[in-house]
Amino acid sequence: QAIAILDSGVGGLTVVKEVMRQLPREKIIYFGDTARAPYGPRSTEEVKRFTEQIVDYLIQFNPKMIVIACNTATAAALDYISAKVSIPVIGVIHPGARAAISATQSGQVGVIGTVGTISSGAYTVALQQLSPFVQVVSQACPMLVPLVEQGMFRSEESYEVVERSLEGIKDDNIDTLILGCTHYPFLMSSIGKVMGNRVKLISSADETAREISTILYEKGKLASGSESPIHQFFCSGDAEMFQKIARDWLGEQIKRTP
Ligand code: DGN
Repeated sequence: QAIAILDSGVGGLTVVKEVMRQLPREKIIYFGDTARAPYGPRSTEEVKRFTEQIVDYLIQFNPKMIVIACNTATAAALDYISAKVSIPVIGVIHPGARAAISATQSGQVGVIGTVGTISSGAYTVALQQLSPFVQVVSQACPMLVPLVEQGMFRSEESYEVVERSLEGIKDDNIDTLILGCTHYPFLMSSIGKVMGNRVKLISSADETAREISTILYEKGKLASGSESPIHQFFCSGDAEMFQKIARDWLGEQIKRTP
């Protein structure tokens, strides 16, 4: 049985990479809705409907759990999907919030994400549930997902877009910044350069992989085989671009099958 991981596009591959590293025996089935990305500017209802469609597709593979590796979809649909299916479902917002709380010294935390994620206030709620003393500032960065989806995360131009996107939060007195969109770790080095050394960058991927491991362990469902699993990747849009980005990011042989 595989772990099903989904995103609006290639962003969830940042979670896939961590799952492969921390749980190398686990088979992954991934779906990236690249034809309909970005989800950020879409309404909550629409994101919920798209997420449900992807879950309905993935469920046919009989996965042992579902990971909504998209903050926008987590904010819009996690509770809805959890109530609908009978296997464990997790999102990326709580893991990201937990990692930030353990990293911050000053309690001043920044969050960047899509318009959908930031306007949902889901991170502020999750952070303040964990620690009522934390102060949260947030900033939507709608230009960043399209850059990553176009495979431009290593270009000069991407640095300038990152710099402009972070203008509103760069000088806030935070010591920790949550990359509240699974696409943003692709731009980690540019974001780090703009924010400077004093700000710790948090990607939810590590903590999400740990949570997957805990859940599977508790259910007695951790994979035990000795062979390397063969993962499956699906996308709804341009398969060539998806493959190019997946290869670049995962550094593995991602072969295309018809
Ligand atoms: N990876 C998605 C997220 O974490 O929010 C990006 C959403 C989008 O498509 N803009």
